[in-house]
Amino acid sequence: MTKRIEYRTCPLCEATCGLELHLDDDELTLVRGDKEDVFSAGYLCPKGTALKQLDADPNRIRTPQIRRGDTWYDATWDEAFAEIEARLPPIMERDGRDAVGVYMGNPGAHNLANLVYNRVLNQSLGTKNLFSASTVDQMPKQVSSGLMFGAALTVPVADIDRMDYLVIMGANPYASNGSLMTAPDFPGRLERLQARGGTVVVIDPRRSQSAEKADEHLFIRPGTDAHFLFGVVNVLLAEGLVSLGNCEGLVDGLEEIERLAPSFPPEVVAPVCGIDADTIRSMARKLASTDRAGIYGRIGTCTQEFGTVASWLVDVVNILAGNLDREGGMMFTLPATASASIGGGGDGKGRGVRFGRRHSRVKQLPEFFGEYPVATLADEIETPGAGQIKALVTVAGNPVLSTPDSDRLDAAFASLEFMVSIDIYRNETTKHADVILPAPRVLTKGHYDLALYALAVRNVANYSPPIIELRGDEQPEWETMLRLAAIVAGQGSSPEAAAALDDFALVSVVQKAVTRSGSPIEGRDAGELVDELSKNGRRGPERVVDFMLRTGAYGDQFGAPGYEGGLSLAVLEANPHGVDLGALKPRLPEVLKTPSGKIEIAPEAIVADVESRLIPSLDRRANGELVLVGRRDLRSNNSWMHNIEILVKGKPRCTLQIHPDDAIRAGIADGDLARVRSRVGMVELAAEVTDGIMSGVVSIPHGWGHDMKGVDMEVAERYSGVNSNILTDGELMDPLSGNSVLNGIPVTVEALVSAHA
Ligand SMILES: Nc1nc2c(c(=O)[nH]1)N[C@H]1C(S)=C(S)[C@@H](COP(=O)(O)OP(=O)(O)OC[C@H]3O[C@@H](n4cnc5c(=O)[nH]c(N)nc54)[C@H](O)[C@@H]3O)O[C@H]1N2
Ligand SMILES: Nc1nc2c(c(=O)[nH]1)N[C@H]1C(S)=C(S)[C@@H](COP(=O)(O)OP(=O)(O)OC[C@H]3O[C@@H](n4cnc5c(=O)[nH]c(N)nc54)[C@H](O)[C@@H]3O)O[C@H]1N2
Ligand code: SF4
Ligand SMILES: [Mo]
Repeated sequence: MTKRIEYRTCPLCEATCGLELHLDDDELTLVRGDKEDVFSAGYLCPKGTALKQLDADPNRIRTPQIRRGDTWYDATWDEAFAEIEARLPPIMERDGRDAVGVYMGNPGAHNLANLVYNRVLNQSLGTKNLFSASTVDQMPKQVSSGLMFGAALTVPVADIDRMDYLVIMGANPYASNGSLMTAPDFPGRLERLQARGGTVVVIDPRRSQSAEKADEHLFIRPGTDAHFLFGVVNVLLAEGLVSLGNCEGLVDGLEEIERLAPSFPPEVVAPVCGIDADTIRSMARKLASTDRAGIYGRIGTCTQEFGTVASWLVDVVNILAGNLDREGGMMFTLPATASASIGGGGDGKGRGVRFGRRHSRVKQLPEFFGEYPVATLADEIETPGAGQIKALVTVAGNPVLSTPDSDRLDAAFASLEFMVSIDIYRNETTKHADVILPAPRVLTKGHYDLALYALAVRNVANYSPPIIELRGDEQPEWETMLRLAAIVAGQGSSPEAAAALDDFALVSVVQKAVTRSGSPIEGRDAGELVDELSKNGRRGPERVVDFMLRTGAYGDQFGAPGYEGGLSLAVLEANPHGVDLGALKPRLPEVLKTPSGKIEIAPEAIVADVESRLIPSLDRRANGELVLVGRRDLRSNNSWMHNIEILVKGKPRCTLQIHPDDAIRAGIADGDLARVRSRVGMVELAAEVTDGIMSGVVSIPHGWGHDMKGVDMEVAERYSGVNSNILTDGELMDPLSGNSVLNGIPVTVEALVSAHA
């Protein structure tokens, strides 16, 4: 046996931790944090360690699977693609391209193959029926950022390492390790902030672990972050505390904010959100008077009734308090793959964003960034007529557990004529597939966090090459995606067709770049650059990443004068612990892409939503009804790491958290079995009575409910838990983004069986 140590970025969550992997030949024997990683400096969480068990999991699919009725067969790649070619294109020919739906899941944001080729697959399919986990997640933030700053991922992150006052709303980084803000060892960074004398405030209907560790925790009624934040805006304006700082001269539409804010005095919003008026005032003052301060909002502010308005107000407060684009405040990352012209001091003008260019067939819901709300996927499958979805492609997704009203989606999937999934398990979703195409072992993949480094709290770049070779019967995930794409593009299923598509995708990007005026590679020969990128037989996503790095903000520009020593994939290969590109720097106005070249602080659509929905909701009060929210656990990862015994064993994690007062009212004691009902469904699970949750609110984590027939995940089935999305209501959506409301769902709770009888 040959022992060796390799370094690699963890692909499991947004924290991008560097791992030190010990191998015996190709067997992973130990996972540790990489102390020399430029970003994570040795931090890792229990999920990172569990990569070893994930790799060894006997239920992880290793060969393509074909289903006939209820029976699954191992297949060769050629057989699997032949099955797809025989069944999918005929549906497209008969019923049109929209007859195929697509769902792309969360791991795609951490997976180079998906990051580079999801688009190619979607374009080859040519369907308008595109869905993803984005509309049960961050779509509201993308919409508000798109409207304000001009692009979906122009999302400011907390400059946490230099901050003195941080308000966290609807996020629990001690469990999640951060989201839309890439910060390995988020907990450690918070603790260092506190050790420097800084203050952390958490606003959450639960006293989460982050809230426990914070200097201050404020309970908030679910779905009322927008009310609270407008209260803060009101105070900033009323007390003359507005000072735009680095945004001075760059903000368009302030008068609209001034017009709306008087509707939200602290005394008016306090009884809605449950945070008293004095606290709102003092927070506004503190945000304005602290140089290095900011508000960071995440899932609790997105997946709720006022998701876009709340996401927008987070930035509005940051702007008005002078905290946007300022060191120690909320800043924009300049990732290594952002094109050089973006980094080069543009005027901030761009096309901006447009939504609703088309509408879904059944409910006429607008698209956002090319996608329809996933909550309407079941409608599109169930409702007959031209354009009905008859076939489905899923890539790294488990919508049967992750999206609202999921019993209905489960039934809808069963009615499909054909379904193909690229995944690593036969789970609640992929059990409906006719063909499952497995992604290979993590360690066979190259890794570069194209998406997450664009939201990092430092500018960093780190590439992990494959560290074990594919076995003869394994296929890289990117090639699987391209072979599938080639089939639906009518080019056949051969590896050669996939290679041609790969070349085509690269050549088009390179050709476009050499014609971009002002680019350091303007006028270069595209063919020559492609040849250089393809040296030593390189293909696939690495070639694309190399191109992005080389033409990026820190790139070598293919040897253009003045860029010597710049980044390329080769430079990253020589730096296995990553390359630190420095602390964040102010980026206004060049980061903007709005038609005005300014921050649009009062986008029309958002103002209209404030007037039509938010202001009329100011008379809402807690009325004794219970509402449901979610939560995350450090040892869990959405729906899919539950087949790993060392992560799921121990105290059950899928429990109903309920406040003692509500428990008494329902006749429930700790550990009792409780029945929870919503408009759309019912689940039964053990109650966990705790004053760590607000009275009037109950919590169930999502991603559980693995006891469904047909699932092949032996451990997960034993620790099944219940699916909270049987309770979430597909009709409830944030109209500005199509995002599902997953927090603040009205429910009733009753005692079922007493554990103490
Ligand atoms: N009630 C409620 N519901 C929620 C949420 C909530 O807070 N509350 N959160 C929402 C959020 S934020 C998200 S992101 C979604 C997640 O929703 P999804 O993305 O639909 O669900 P995941 O559980 O992340 O499923 C990941 C799938 O990818 C597969 N997979 C893992 N690794 C690989 C790989 O390398 N390649 C491929 N091809 N597949 C792989 C897994 O087996 C699994 O099937 O859930 C949402 N649902
Ligand atoms: N261990 C682990 N890490 C993960 C994941 C995981 O499943 N497990 N999932 C990953 C994914 S896909 C994502 S998107 C991120 C999410 O990362 P986070 O945004 O940090 O998500 P959560 O940990 O669910 O924390 C959300 C908090 O919002 C609170 N909340 C609910 N409703 C409201 C509300 O109306 N207002 C306010 N202010 N708070 C509310 C909940 O009580 C909860 O504490 O985590 C990622 N990291
Ligand atoms: S925090 Fe996230 S990236 Fe870091 S080891 Fe855990 S799962 Fe991996
Ligand atoms: Mo997510």
